[in-house]
Amino acid sequence: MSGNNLAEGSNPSEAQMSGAEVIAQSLKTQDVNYMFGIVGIPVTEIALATQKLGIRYVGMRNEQAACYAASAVGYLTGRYMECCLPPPICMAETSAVYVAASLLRNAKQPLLIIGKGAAYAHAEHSIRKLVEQCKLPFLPTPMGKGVIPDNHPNCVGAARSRALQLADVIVLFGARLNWILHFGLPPRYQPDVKFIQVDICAEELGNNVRPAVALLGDINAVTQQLLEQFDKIPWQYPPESKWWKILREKMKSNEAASKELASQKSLPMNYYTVFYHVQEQLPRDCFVVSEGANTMDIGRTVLQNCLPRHRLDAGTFGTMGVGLGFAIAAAVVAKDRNPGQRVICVEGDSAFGFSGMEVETICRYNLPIVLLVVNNNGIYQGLDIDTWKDMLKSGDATTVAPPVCLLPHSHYEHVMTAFGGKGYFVQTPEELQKSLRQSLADMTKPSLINIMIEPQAMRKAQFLSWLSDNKPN
Ligand SMILES: Cc1ncc(C[n+]2csc(CCOP(=O)(O)OP(=O)(O)O)c2C)c(N)n1
Ligand SMILES: [Mg+2]
Repeated sequence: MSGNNLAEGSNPSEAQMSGAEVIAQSLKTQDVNYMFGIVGIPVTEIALATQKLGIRYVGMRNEQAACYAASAVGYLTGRYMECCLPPPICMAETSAVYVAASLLRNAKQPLLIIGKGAAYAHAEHSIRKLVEQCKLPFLPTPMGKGVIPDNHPNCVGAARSRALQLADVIVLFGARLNWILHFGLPPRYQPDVKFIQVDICAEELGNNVRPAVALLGDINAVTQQLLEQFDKIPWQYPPESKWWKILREKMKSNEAASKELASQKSLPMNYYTVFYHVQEQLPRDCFVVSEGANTMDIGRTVLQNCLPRHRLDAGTFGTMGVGLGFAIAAAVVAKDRNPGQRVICVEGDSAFGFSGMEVETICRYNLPIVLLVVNNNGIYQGLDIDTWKDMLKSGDATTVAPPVCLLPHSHYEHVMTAFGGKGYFVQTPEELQKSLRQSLADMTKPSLINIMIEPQAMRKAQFLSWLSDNKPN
């Protein structure tokens, strides 16, 4: 950096530092370990100065993706918890905890919803204790998956709609009543359902629905307060109740319906077939990153998480374009902390397009990522190649192509091979199994598997008529 950028020390004999070095040193002092960005003049020197101090600099292809990556690192490492002095632990009011516990004791159809806030709060041990001690059913939100393993017997993810619809008392652990949870409103919920809301963030309390009890505090600490209540006067929800029977039956029938779809032999494959094969080979400790519409929604129901903070997806705002940045962050953390750990990044073909050039970043740093592009030639759905060609006969593509369509049979795997990674184009379950096996076995290179599915493949029928019911006649 040029001389005029040198910070003047009060003592001329002191070594002078450049502005870039001052910034780098202050980042180091704050314990920053990773930096994501794109440099250009005049910020190149800052990245160089940080690297000199041992901070990892990951150069991305788009600032948006860099921001997504940086935001994910704090979540994955919990560094925001380590970096400052430990914050005081905020507990809920004792009287409110007492009311919440008695509400739960009197519930006929209780449900716990475990949100991303519980993952952030590292509340996995206490929430699991509550679930097991009181024998309560629980449902994770998309990024709450893994706080308690998805294959835990009390997880009612496979009966999600039914559980939400019929529960009479719901405890929200760091989960927002947003669109993902249907705003907490009928007809997806009972009109008189009572919410017990546990959250560290006061302004989240009462959003969309006024809770029967609000427990403002650290989720881990508040869960322990609840546990104390159930230690004082022991209680468990009867495992042979009608509610458990309803939930178990629904889980069984939903699981059977998904298995049936997954076992369909017709080609092109459907979503369920794809995800069942992926699940079969999914390493237990891998990070799962996902974005897309059907790709993300169906993938979430089939792909299991066993560990907290190991799933990242488009989240609250459903923002497309986050996937590759998140995957890069997870891979950088994995490489440092747990060599051998993989990141499986499951992308819809549209979602992949938003930050697709970050594949170059992945190859440049040789990150342990397996990218799966679930390719239906479009956004929610597309056209097969013959229909697409026929359509073009009737006019210019800008006037006749449905807005949801992307170019059929796009070879996204070439984006990976362009930079030296491995690319696979798969159309059958056998090709998918083989390419996955090879990708997971090969620790030397990242890979991308472009999985062709039925362009009109939709999700399994939803038996709720709430969409049509809500429309005025
Ligand atoms: C930044 C942003 N732009 C646009 C959208 C609208 N959107 C929602 S899902 C989606 C893509 C879905 O298609 P794909 O990723 O191919 O998944 P599919 O449903 O086809 O499996 C888009 C563009 C969004 N959510 N975020
Ligand atoms: Mg698609």
